[in-house]
Amino acid sequence: MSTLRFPENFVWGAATAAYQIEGAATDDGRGPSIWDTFSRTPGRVHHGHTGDVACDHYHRYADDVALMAELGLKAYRFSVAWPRIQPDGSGPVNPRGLDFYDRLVDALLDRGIDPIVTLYHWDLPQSLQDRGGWTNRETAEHFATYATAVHARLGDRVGTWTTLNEPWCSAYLGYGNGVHAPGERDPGAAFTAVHHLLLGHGLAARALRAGGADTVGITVNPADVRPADPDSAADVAAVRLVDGLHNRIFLDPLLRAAYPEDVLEHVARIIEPTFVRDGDEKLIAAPIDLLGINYYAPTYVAGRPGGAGGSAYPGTEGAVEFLPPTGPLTDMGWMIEPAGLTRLLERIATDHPGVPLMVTENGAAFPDKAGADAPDGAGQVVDADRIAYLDGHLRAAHEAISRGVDLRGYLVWSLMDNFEWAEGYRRRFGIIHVDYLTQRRTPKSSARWYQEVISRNGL
Ligand code: PNW
Repeated sequence: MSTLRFPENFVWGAATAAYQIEGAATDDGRGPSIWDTFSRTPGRVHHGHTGDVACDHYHRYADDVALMAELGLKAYRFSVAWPRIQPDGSGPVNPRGLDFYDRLVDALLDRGIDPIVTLYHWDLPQSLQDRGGWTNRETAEHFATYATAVHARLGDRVGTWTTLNEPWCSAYLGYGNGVHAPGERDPGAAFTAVHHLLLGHGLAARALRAGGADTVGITVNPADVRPADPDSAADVAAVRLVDGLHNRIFLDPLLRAAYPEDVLEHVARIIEPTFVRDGDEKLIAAPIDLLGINYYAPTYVAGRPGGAGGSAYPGTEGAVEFLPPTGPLTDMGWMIEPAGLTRLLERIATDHPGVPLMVTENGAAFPDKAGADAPDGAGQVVDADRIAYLDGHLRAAHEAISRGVDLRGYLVWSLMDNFEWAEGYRRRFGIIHVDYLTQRRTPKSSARWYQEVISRNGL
């Protein structure tokens, strides 16, 4: 009874990230990351939660892979923890850290699940942060060295490699407004970090290619920025500014080898961009085969003198008002607007033709109440709200495909409930429920629904 079919070979999968699920924070020589430090700093993460144990996936990966197989996943996107591979961020490689990903990749391949590797999902080795982290240009070079080491070990079995996950979050939340690790609050540092993250991507992409990687890409979280009033010139100008700071500052150097002039002018009012050296933009624009798109919610803005601006958008104070989200919200307080995904995919495909896209994250947190997002008396987790969210967004993705967007796959965020960064364990994004006291996994009804979608290749 399927009405909406997806293209043949459409990649159906799920995603996670190392610090959010692995636990085993000191096992087998893993060094500390900025998230270990940050989560231990009082007041930074909800209730002082840390990733020390998380979902204990490091020890339970085989069972987790069996669950993925049961759901029929074609692909699984996970990240490699840099501090497991190089405990000090540079210098000797720790073979025991690589061994874990080796076992994980083999377990996935045994079950016919395609591994999609993310090399950096925010867990920077603390020793590199002690030397400035992403504000230090050398971090970009260290990242390429690390990427080479991981590829040397897994490259014979992993075809799809992405460098960074959401550099916007790393730079703006990590160095700009301090909501994420390392918790710095310095707008100039945020822009410096943007550039070094992009440079790190470019250097790593080149190294991966040189090592023979099949598919090389990056995952971004572009914003669908909308005007409060499309007929207001001030609101449209605010969209342009926020779009520049969120989207074009990443997409233009990545795919057109140049930062946009208007964005550079805005940055120069906050910090002189001397960190951009001749030739950098060329390095950043190393050819990619795949652009990963993470989408959750749209952003509505108005142009308003005296507007509060957004702490995550340096220089928007006094000019932009970010509208409070309206309508039904997820447990993150995020709007539910599937049409935003269609708009975003279409816009990127139009502005940057020829780059295959994949939704590398999409999903929702909903409150953990018995029977809704936690097991009820019968052991069921009936998350109808999540099914509705995923259904709406898959329809939106399908709409983009039917308008000509080259969308290769969709990965739900997340495979299982996990450590939701500054929100700790209180926000649950999983299609598999995790009981953190027993580490018991319970597939929610959304997981069963997704299993059906995959088996029918459609809705
Ligand atoms: C993404 N924001 O993070 C990450 O890639 C995941 O690790 C995370 O669990 C997921 O989305 C859900 O949050 C984001 O404040 C965190 O706009 C914060 C924001 C966006 C994305």
